[in-house]
Amino acid sequence: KGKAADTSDHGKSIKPIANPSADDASSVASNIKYHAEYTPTFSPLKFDIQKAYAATAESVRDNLILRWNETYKHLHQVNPKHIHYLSMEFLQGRALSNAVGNLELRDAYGAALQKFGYDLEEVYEQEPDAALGNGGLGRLASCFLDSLATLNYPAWGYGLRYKYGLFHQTITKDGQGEVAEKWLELGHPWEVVRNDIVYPIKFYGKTVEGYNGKKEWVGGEDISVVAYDVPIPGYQTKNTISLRLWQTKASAEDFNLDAFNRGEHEAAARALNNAEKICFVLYPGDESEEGKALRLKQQYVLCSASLQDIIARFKERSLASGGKVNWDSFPSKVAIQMNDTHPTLSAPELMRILVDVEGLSWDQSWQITQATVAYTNHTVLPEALEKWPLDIFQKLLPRHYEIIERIDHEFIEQILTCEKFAASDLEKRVHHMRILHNVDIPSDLKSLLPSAAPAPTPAKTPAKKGSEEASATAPVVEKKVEKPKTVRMANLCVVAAHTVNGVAAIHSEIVKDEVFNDFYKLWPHKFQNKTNGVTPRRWLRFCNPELSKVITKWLGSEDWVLNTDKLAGLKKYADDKQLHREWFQAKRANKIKLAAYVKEKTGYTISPDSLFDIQVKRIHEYKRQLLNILGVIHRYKKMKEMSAKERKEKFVPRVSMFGGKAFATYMQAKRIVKLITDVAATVNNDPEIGDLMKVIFVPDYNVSVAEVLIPASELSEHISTAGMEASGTSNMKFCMNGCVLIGTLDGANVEIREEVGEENFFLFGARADEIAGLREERSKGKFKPSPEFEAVKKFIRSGVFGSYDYDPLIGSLEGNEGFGRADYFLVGKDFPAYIKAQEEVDEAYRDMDRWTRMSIMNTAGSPFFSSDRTIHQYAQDIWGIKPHPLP
Ligand code: B1N
Repeated sequence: KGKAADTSDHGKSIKPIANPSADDASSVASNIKYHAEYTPTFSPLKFDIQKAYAATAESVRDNLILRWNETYKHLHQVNPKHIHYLSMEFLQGRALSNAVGNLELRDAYGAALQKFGYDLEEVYEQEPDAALGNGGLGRLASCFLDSLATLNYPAWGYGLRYKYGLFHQTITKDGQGEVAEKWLELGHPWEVVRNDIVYPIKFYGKTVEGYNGKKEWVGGEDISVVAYDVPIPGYQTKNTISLRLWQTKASAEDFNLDAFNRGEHEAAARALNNAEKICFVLYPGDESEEGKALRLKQQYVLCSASLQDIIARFKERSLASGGKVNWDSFPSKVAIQMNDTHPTLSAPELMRILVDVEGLSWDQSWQITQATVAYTNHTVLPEALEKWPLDIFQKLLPRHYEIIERIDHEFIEQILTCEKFAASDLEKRVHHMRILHNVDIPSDLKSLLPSAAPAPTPAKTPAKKGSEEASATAPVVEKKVEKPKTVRMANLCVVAAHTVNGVAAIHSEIVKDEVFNDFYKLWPHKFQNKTNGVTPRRWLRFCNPELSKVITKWLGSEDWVLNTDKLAGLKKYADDKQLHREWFQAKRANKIKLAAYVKEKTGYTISPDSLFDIQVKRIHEYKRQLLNILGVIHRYKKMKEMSAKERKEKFVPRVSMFGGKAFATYMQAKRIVKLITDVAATVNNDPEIGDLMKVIFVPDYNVSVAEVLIPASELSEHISTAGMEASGTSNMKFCMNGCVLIGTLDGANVEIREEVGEENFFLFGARADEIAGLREERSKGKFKPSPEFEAVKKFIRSGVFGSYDYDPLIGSLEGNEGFGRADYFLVGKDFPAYIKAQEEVDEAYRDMDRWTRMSIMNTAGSPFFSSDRTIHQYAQDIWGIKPHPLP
């Protein structure tokens, strides 16, 4: 149990029967045929398209496994420092098209499948998305893996193997419905179950003092985890890294045979069920989630299994190279990145293993831990900063609680003795910064509190540690109402990590100036920015072959796929009429493809001559899909007030498309979905309007749907209330694909606008530094909504879009009693500026030369947003790792 050894150089080697690395069509065809016959997941006698997919996937997998083994062997010998990227989410999407693309085997596989009468694209579409994530955070993790593999960095991804991914969204007349997502049902050829990689995991129980004075965690529930490895191929390299997904299981001893024999079948299987249910579902939260005990269990499984695995490999490699384990060298071999606070338990788990299992001192262990772990913050929304009720935490993880208590204790002491803070607000700082919230300050530290100093001097001076007076004077403790005691995971992250980073320039500033300002004052050196990025392979080269062909032709080579900087070379042709024609044709081909997709999924017909305007992302009030649809309604209302001739003159035909999922219990988000579909039903069936305006809600938005939508987009909307979207990553994908953005100065929009040029970006709305003031004004009733805004709300209430009760939604923009915070997201405030920016869009689109130029300048300005750039920066500035290509 618990061996991480992958000693592929031991034992006898096995010769492959066919040559999986052959890249000519007929070898590939015979490999596919072999799998169709001898690896039958379906009937071996039939060769339908589903089977064609399975056999093709297995054939590609053979090829990956060869590369994978070579990579592992090489890195095992060289033993360089590795990055371990821990994330509760990986939004991988489809693997076949990506692997065939990265291996540059498109032609061979296309021709091979042709021999069987199948089209490669159609075969790709058989694959369900691996949707082990909610949105941007999970997709970022997957883009990072692609870049790590491509750039030959030694790396592991660690996550959980959820049985059900992010729910399927259905759209009916009642709005959004949710259905379980069964991505594993027809088998998953992209994983290798590693029955030899199994670790024990404990929950509950208690801690006792062992014979040598060491703490031991005993009793409770024991389960196991088993590794499922997914190969991650790089582009134009043999380097193939692993995404290791853990699945919980009970051990065989846990099956109660006696109970079963007595006929108590359910009781007999209880332990199995208890263990397996931990990995049943991906927690469907994005930003605003409630804490659930099951979720804490999931987080601990990820952290404990990954840490045990990392440590086992470290020990194995140390022993192989020198014969002795040198723990101080751990941080020079291991970097751990915590993707948001969800894997925070990595830090106390590493402490537990080092102190309790390996017998290191507390101080040495703490040094090692701090030098190893780093933390990425992805949100400033207070409701998304994880806090666990102390009682739940303590019961589930009693040893970790003790460890955190001690970290907290030492940290409080550090704050109280820190010269950077004024004595007068030390107590407030401790309250803000410490890890355990609303818990009494440990009694031995109370003497350090300024309030412990002798009263009543007007200017308070800090009490000296251990001073007589301090301990003699009891601090004045006010009687307070009992506040919930919690463990604040973000605070633990900042304390334990050597580096804390935000995900876009403006967000990293907010992290320093607001969210973690106290910590920034204490440890300015910890804080960094790492602006997000997306992989140009999946998000341009593979999803948009039409545009890629044009780019390659004009740049004279395809090396932009790896050296994205080359895309800037398009700038000098930005006014070339021939490029304009080709660029326009590529976009048009993608628009035709999207129109067919929309027809199939919604029944609505849209014209490729219209402007395609798209907003796709999780549905959230702060992302302001509501602002978009109110803008659409305003347009519709104006059109209805005009003559047919006027309408045609004033407006450019436009299709407004939306896509995204709402958290199942987030009612306001679901009402927004409902409003969009109601508006669509009215507008799309209005004969007066025709093609001048169409509204589409694309159901079940996911990675694969994004791959169809983004290449066809001309305008995309990134219109969050300034300061609230940490970065956004679809904005980068749209930009790369020659789509012009309309947006606020928020997240990565700020940097995108700088890179593409302000004349190629439609900016509007309040700035982040104005928001607090505006809210204040609003709450004092000083805000005067524009007449247009009032008219739009009235229009909805008049019932034009049906009889659904929109009061809770519209009311939230007005601060009506009972409908929550008065337009907290400032939709009313930004509405006039938004409408004006949309008019500028129409004007620009009427001039196709101008528009095409803007489009080209967006692609040309996108190089900075490649995740290759992001990963190089993490490698250099945070992880301290180097590329190690295969010889
Ligand atoms: O992470 C993305 C950013 O581009 C987005 O701006 C940001 O909203 C997103 C709890 C989250 N932040 N926080 C989450 C996800 C799941 C969950 O349970 C929070 N997602 C983001 C990548 O940096």
